[in-house]
Amino acid sequence: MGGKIAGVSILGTRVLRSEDPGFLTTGAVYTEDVQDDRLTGALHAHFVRSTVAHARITSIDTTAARQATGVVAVFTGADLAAAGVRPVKPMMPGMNQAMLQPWLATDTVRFVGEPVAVIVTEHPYQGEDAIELVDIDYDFLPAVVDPKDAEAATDGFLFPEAQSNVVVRFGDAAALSPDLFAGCDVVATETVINNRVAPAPMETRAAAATWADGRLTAWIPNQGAQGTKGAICGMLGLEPSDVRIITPDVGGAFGAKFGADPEHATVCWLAREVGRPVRWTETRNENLLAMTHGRAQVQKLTIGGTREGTVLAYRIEVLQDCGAYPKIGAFLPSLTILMAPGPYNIARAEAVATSVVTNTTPVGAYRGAGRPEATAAVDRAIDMFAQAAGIDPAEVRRKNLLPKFTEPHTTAFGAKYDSGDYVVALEKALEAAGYDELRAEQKRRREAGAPLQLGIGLSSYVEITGPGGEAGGPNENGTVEVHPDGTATILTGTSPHGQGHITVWAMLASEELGIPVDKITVKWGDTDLVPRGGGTGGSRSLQLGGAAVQQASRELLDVARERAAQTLEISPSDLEFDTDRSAFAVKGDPDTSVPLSRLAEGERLLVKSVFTAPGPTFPFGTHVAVVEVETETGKVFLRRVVTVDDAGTVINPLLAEGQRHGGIAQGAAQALLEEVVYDSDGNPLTATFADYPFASATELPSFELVDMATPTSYNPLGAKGIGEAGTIGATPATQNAVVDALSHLGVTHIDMPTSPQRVWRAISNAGSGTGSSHGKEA
Ligand code: MCN
Repeated sequence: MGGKIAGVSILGTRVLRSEDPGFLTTGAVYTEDVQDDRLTGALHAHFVRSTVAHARITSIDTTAARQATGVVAVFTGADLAAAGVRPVKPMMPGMNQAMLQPWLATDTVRFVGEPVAVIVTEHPYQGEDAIELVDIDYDFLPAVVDPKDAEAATDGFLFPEAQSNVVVRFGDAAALSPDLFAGCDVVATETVINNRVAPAPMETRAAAATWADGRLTAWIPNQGAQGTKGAICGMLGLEPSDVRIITPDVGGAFGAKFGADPEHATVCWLAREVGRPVRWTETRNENLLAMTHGRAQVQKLTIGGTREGTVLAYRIEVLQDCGAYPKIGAFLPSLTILMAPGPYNIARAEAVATSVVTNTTPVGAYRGAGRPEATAAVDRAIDMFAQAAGIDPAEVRRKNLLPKFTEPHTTAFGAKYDSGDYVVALEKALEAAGYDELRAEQKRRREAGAPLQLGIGLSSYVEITGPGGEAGGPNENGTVEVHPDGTATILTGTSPHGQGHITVWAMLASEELGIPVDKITVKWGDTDLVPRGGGTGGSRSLQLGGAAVQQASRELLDVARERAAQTLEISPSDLEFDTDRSAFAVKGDPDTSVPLSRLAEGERLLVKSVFTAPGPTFPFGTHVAVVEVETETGKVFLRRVVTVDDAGTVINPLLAEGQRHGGIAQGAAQALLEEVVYDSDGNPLTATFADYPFASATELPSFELVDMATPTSYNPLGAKGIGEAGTIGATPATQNAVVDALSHLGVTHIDMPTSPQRVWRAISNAGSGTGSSHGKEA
């Protein structure tokens, strides 16, 4: 209806995070910290985990453990099966449905860290000792660790009844065109590894469960209580009305806390079985062993084009390591395929993928989930092509990026990019980095044979955010209520765990309603309070959940206007809303007014709204990484990261920049340091923080962020997602920088992480003519 006096907008301003004072003073309340009467007298669960990667279980003797001090009960997989617990099925119908995951291993263990038994004790510390007393006899089986071996296997399958280690295939490898690269002057090919990483959130997995009157209440750190509830209902065979999931503060998730794992379901089951509340918090070692890992792809890349630098054809063949049980990781290559050509205008492109099981920790989502893998591949390929053609990689990008478009552009793989201006993003990043000067400095060092060589790496990316297969389009709900005391409450179906939704959702409502940000409470993550919601992942929250809050606020004003008109006995159209006073006033007579709070005095002033977008959005940008590489030792120093990340209109630059910083750190860490490593028997070699190196401030420079904002028309905010941009752009930019530093020596590729050993090997290989850290594929 219009009629609004616009005050000074707070949208687009750096409103400080309202989350922080609590975190910095009293601290967060993580699941382990939850104090609740319903958890009084809680017992403690401890999982006995497999110490071998692949074996038949010949016997489990729990006698001694049952007699240990404080032990209340011990259960094995056989006990659960006898009680009617059914294993978890693969998530999609197209996946090999014989690959079932028992909550506790029954006859076979398939990865080190797999739960085999569970012990319930009176006190938390008693479990550690009791675990040692469970005697498990194994009949060892050969471990399949390399996904290439898993795919090629003709027997010795992880699941003999599945008759194969292949979970699912995307696309038909037999239908790949033999002529894809016909007419190309220059063709480059390489098999590259997108290294397996551990999400390693500060807060490990946990659960606390209790039953009353046949109804389960469970506190679980998650990324969406509603999805977690769905998973728990499915695993325990419960009706939705029988389950309440509550989300305490969550200490990081990075994609790995969606839904629920067998351990969470087991804790809920135990609480019913033993008739007392049960709590569980895993150790760091367990977390590194058994929380899903991310990435873990082998990618065969081939790219070809003209001598002048036009890319004509590109092919990616993905082999996805799913770990021992098919989780969302088995599905993620389909997103890699969807985003395969990235922002480039490639006339002929082909992508296929195969997901296989191996005797390693299951693979799930990790910040970007399937899309960083696509960007890493295509941006590595562009650099390989540039090097083979002898053309500057920036020039090759300039030549091959899609030109600016404002109407949706549909790719050969069916992605519908909403809007994009990729060349401008590239130019802005190059300018901010001082690209030409960097190249000149590189030339100087090369000519001088300097021991510290300079490398400049680029990544021009486009990603998909806010995806969703819901009928009618991706959607999210938001509820806004104004109270008679002038405060407001927002309920949201998103589930913040570091992203700052409390601040931004309050900003969005405040902007509409004129209620100060600090008088607005944001609630989420309790399925009794917010029964529906898609949670937080895929950088969906602002463009869907934030848009829903804005929409609900606007609809609430429509309701309030009618009430104000009745109160003031005037036509609604003669009223205007004054955000400065949070009141409706008569046009031309500002003294005749009624505040929103008064309109909430009788009937509740509350609106629940669902915002539906026409589709996902496609943020884009360019990252430039600058490294120095010590040629004598192979050590890499990350000196600069300059990024342009266009996520449409930015609502709170402070938060968006925080997201960029965190993501860049993770992306650079994957390129430089992080890798989950197994030996050939499937023994994990990186199960503590002494062995698994995530990045600290010591290894990272201060990042240089450049602004660019091309609003999307897919939501009234004009916002796209920003939460994953860092891991998508920074990873290939950093890897490309390391290769670039050494390209004059003949180095053509170095797998991630670009450890001193790999870099040093690539330099040595280059001398003998191979140019790659692992040698060329035939
Ligand atoms: N924002 C903004 N303007 C934009 C886009 C976003 O002001 N144009 C703000 C939003 O209001 C929000 C934040 O930036 O406060 C991130 O918003 P969005 O891009 O919508 O992403 P989500 O909130 O959905 O966050 C998900 C994303 C994902 S997928 C992972 S994984 C991830 C991440 O966020 N895991 C994280 N960031 C994390 N940050 C922390 N601290 N911990 C994790 O586990």
